[in-house]
Formats: sequence, structure tokens, C-alpha cells
Amino acid sequence: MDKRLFLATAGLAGLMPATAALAATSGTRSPGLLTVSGAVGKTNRGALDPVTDQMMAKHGIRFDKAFVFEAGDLQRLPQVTIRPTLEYDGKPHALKGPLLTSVLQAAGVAPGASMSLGLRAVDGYNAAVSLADAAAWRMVVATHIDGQPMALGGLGPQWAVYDADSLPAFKDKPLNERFAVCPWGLYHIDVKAA
Ligand SMILES: Nc1nc2c(c(=O)[nH]1)N[C@H]1C(S)=C(S)[C@@H](COP(=O)(O)O)O[C@H]1N2
Ligand SMILES: [Mo]
Repeated sequence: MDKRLFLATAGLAGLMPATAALAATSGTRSPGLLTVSGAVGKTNRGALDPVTDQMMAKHGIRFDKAFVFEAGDLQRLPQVTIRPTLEYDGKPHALKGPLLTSVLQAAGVAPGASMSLGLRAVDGYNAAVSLADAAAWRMVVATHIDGQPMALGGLGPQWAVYDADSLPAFKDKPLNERFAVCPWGLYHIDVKAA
């Protein structure tokens, strides 16, 4: 049996997720949802392309190489759920995704490294956070809110966010001052040696 037929059959037989079988047989990839560039030890794409990387170019992002995550790549990392009270309705919500440190580690950034991070969102918003703070705050690259994937145009495709309710640095602040370094619509992370 050739590889394509095997993959299609395995997919139909429920031996692998249908989407994985489909991707393998069609040779297609899903869109990159999060690009990590700068001081990354693992790369899966080349330099910023001034033709196809329009949003990153407009946001002043430059790189020689980067590691790009598709939705499945983020979902395959260990998942955590936090339940912070959000400023938008004053209610706790379940936010699920990998830890930011797990994402960076997958891109070859050592957890204890002395790095500064630029967390860039689709509207151009940028939050500067040290890797040490991101780790101490257990910042999550959330992809789901209350069990639903977060859409582009909403809070997604990713939201870098922490459990402000339980963090000394944020819990006593007014709700609308707790999340200034938490970009929703996160799509790029710049990693720089601090
Ligand atoms: N993408 C994006 N994320 C953002 C912001 C923003 O303007 N864009 N504002 C930040 C600030 S300053 C705060 S206080 C909170 C809430 O801002 P918002 O009402 O613009 O979401 O989100 C933070 N994350
Ligand atoms: Mo703010």
C-alpha cells in the first residue's frame, strides 16, 4: 500500500485524527499562527519576506530566521488552564493553552536564559516582558476561552495572559490595570538576549 493510501485508510479507520491524515495526504499545511524570531535555537523558516510577510513588515519586525507554530503545534504542547477574572465583564473565564515558556522552549529558547520578549499583536500592540517575568507569572499562550477556540478578530488566535487574581504583582490592582502586558491577537514574539 502506498503511503498516501495508507494514511487515508488509517485516517478513515480512526487510527489517526482525520485532519492529520488529510494534511499528510494532501501535502497542505495550516497557516502559521505564531512566529517566534530572534534568539531562537530552532528554526523552520527563513528571513522575513517583504512580499508575503506584510503585517510583520508593517510592524517593523525583521529577522533572518524564525520558528513558526501552526494551531496543531501549539495544541500538542502540554496544556494548562487558568481562570482569571477578566476586565471585560468582571467574571472569571477559563483560558487554556501552553505556557509561554513551553512555546519558547519548543523554539529552542532555554527556560532559564536571560531574554527580553516583544509580544506583538495583530493591531500593532506590543508588550515588552522579560522571560524571567513570563516564567514567574506562568504566562499562558491561550488559544481557547471557556472551551472555545479564540478567533482572529476576537481575542485570538492567541492571547498571552496570566492568572492575575493569584499574582502579587497584579491581584491588588484595579481590573483595568491588570492586563496591560497581555496582548490579545498575539501573532509574533521577538526574543532578544537581555
Ligand atoms: N492586542 C492588544 N492587546 C492589548 C491592548 C491592545 O490595545 N491591543 N491593550 C492592553 C491594555 S493597555 C489593557 S489595559 C488591556 C485591555 O485593553 P483593551 O480594552 O484594549 O483590550 O489589554 C492589553 N492588551
Ligand atoms: Mo491599559
